[in-house]
Order: sequence, then structure tokens, then C-alpha cells
Amino acid sequence: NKKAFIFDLDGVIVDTAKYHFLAWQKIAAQLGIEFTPEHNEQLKGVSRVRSLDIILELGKIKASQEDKDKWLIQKNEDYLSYLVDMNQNEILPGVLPILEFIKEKNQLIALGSASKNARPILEKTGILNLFDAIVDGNDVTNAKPDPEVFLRAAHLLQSKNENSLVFEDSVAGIQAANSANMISIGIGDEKILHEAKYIFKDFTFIDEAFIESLIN
Ligand code: B16
Ligand code: MG
Repeated sequence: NKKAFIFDLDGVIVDTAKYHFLAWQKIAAQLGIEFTPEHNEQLKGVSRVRSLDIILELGKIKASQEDKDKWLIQKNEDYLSYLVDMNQNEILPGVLPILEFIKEKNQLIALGSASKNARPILEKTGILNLFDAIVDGNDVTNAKPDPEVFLRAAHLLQSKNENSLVFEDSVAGIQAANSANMISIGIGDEKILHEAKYIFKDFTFIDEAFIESLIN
């Protein structure tokens, strides 16, 4: 009776959240919109298209589809420029030993990310082979907090929702996991992620005993 461990990508496995922020900040600055780290919390786990809409709403700007498409391309090109030299060093502290421990225990691992850039990131960081299933922004139509991404991951692993665990750094992702009846594990600030069943500041606070308690 295996458990399905579903991992978000940005902000959980790798610290790409900071690159998303830098790239969006450039777009916002260009449009004269103030965009702070607090505003950025609303964008975590949210699709690229929806993220731009949130920023435009912040600045009360109405834009043509043509302009939006241009900014979306610009944002992604800028974001990808930060990933060019990405390697295993960008995996967040404590993540790799936990992934390896879950494998050692013969449990299942999936990715559940909103990002369309997920696969190249897993390749560059050298951990693609640890995943039994990958669901990313190319596979889903409904963004978090809709649970589609996690439901698909559990389905691919043939795991029941209640036997699935989700590691997430975003409020939208925690809500998605909860509404799918999965066990939500927040990674980050407990004030922001208070809806999660468990919360850890980062993976260095998660030990093997905790993972074992989830398996049994
Ligand atoms: P992309 P996650 C999400 O990834 C990010 O948290 C979010 O900030 C980003 O806008 C979204 O992916 C889309 O990413 O532009 O690369 O397709 O946290 O769900 O792994
Ligand atoms: Mg995330």
C-alpha cells in the first residue's frame, strides 16, 4: 500500500520563485505598476497568463491581447535567462535526501506544478529520473486552487486522494490539495500557509521520521 508524494516545483524543489518574481517585477516596472514581494505571494502557484492579469489588475491597466501576448513572451524569455546555468546546486536544501529517502522506502513520487518549464528544470537539476509521474502546466486546464494538477498526478500513480500527500509553497496549492482531500504540507511561512495540515519552514526541518509517519 504505497503513498503518493506529490511535489510542487517552484518554491518547493527549486528556488525559482525568486526568478519568477524578478521577471514579473521587470514587466510591472515597465508598466509603472508597483509590485512588491507581498503582491508576489498571490502569483505563486498561479499560471503565467493569470499572473499577468493579476499584475494588470494591481495597476488597473486594461491591455489588448496583443500587448499581453508580448509581455508574456518577454516575461518567459527573461525567466528562462535565469535558468541557463541551472544545475543540481539550485535544488533547495534538504530536498534531495528526502526525495531519495522516499524512493528508498519504495513510495511513489510525482510532480504537480503549474509551470510549463517544469521538465527542463528537472533535467537541468538532474532529478527527472526520481519521478514516477509528471504533471505540469502543459497538462492541465484549470490552475491551482483548482485541484486538477494533483488529481491527475494521483490518477497517474493510481493512488487514492487520501493516500496522496502534497508539498506546496503557495496558498493556492494548499487549497488545491485540501479540496482534493489530500494531505497538505506547507513549505514556507506558517502565517501565510496556515491552511496546510503540516507546515515546515523548509525541507531541512523535515526528517526521515516524519516521512515514515506519513507512510505508516
Ligand atoms: P511558467 P509551481 C508555478 O510553479 C509558479 O509558482 C508560478 O509563479 C508560475 O507563474 C507558474 O508556475 C507558471 O510557470 O511561467 O514557468 O509556466 O509553483 O506550480 O511549480
Ligand atoms: Mg510553488
